[in-house]
Amino acid sequence: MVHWNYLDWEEMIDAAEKFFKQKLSPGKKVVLVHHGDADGVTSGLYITRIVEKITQAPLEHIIWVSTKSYKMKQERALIDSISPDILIVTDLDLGKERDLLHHWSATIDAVFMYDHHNIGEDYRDTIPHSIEYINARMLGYENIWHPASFFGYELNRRFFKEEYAWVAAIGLRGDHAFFSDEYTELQGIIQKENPELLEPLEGHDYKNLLEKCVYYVNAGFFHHPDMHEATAFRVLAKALELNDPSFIYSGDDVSADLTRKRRELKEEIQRIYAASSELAEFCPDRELIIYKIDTSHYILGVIASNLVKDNPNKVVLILNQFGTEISGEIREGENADKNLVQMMLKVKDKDFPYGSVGGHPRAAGCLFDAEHEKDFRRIFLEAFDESI
Ligand SMILES: [Mn+2]
Repeated sequence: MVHWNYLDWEEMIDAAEKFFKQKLSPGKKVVLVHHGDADGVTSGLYITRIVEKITQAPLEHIIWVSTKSYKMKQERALIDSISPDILIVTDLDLGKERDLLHHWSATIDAVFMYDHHNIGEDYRDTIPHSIEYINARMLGYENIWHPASFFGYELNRRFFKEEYAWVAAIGLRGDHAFFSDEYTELQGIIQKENPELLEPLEGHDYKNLLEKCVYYVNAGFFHHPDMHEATAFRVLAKALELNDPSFIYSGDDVSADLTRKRRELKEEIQRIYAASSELAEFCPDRELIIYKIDTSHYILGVIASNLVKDNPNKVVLILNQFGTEISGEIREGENADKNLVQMMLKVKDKDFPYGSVGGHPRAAGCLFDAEHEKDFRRIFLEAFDESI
């Protein structure tokens, strides 16, 4: 059984620090796997700095995983072919993937994972005890689920004087966590060091420059024809080197690629959003909008967020098929009062074994086999009606 009973968050960071200090050393071959969103890449960037400091070499093997490939088929084969001494995974909900975790446990000397999405009781049995698995939700405090960027930030502080708080702010904002009152210390640092990030922008596409950074960083992963090129990671790494978040959207040097991707993505988002008035189902007897879109880009979350802005009383469910699977994102308008976590738990309870669901109180997601779309829709509507 994986170690579970941490006293507090500090003890979790202690355990992570101990892992990095004990297991890593010069000459060790390390693979880092991170989720391809702002939270995943910012945590991955902090971790990369720490790995490179200890191993005294550039971290060559960095793999990013899109939301739609949680099953990790391709990535598993890629990691096997690299045959690392140490595997580090951040911001991916893999606690249920028994086969995968046992495979890694059996073939890799040391495995470290940080996640914050879900923590089921069954994870205690699924995760092999040889894996150092840390998840803020293990602490059992209802409102503490520290995104991976905050974990990376805290761990980074154990190894470096320079904190790069703005990197964590991008990750937290990406996970809709920065404007809660839990990160007041970090917000204070941003107010002091990078106040320009938080100043409201009038008449712009973005509320502030922090939000702009998030959208650019996300564009560098979700919108790439080659799943293994990590434009946003390269750009963020350079921005960190310069200690200048504005480099991300400057259009200079490596960030020119990111600027182009962001523009293309924006056009696609506008096209799909404009079509929603005709193609989305505005359920007349429920505070619900269901919209099935068709794009090769992972922009469901953005479209859903845009729709709830215009429909603050509604919950929005957006679906998109990728290959044989359908991804979904669920968002809640600010005047709607459904608890999405509770709702998605109801979907699970109703015996929907064809995929996975999860999320936060106001933003959730799902992934299931396309052939079971009808079942999913039926069960989702039941759970919606039963939730308060
Ligand atoms: Mn995250």
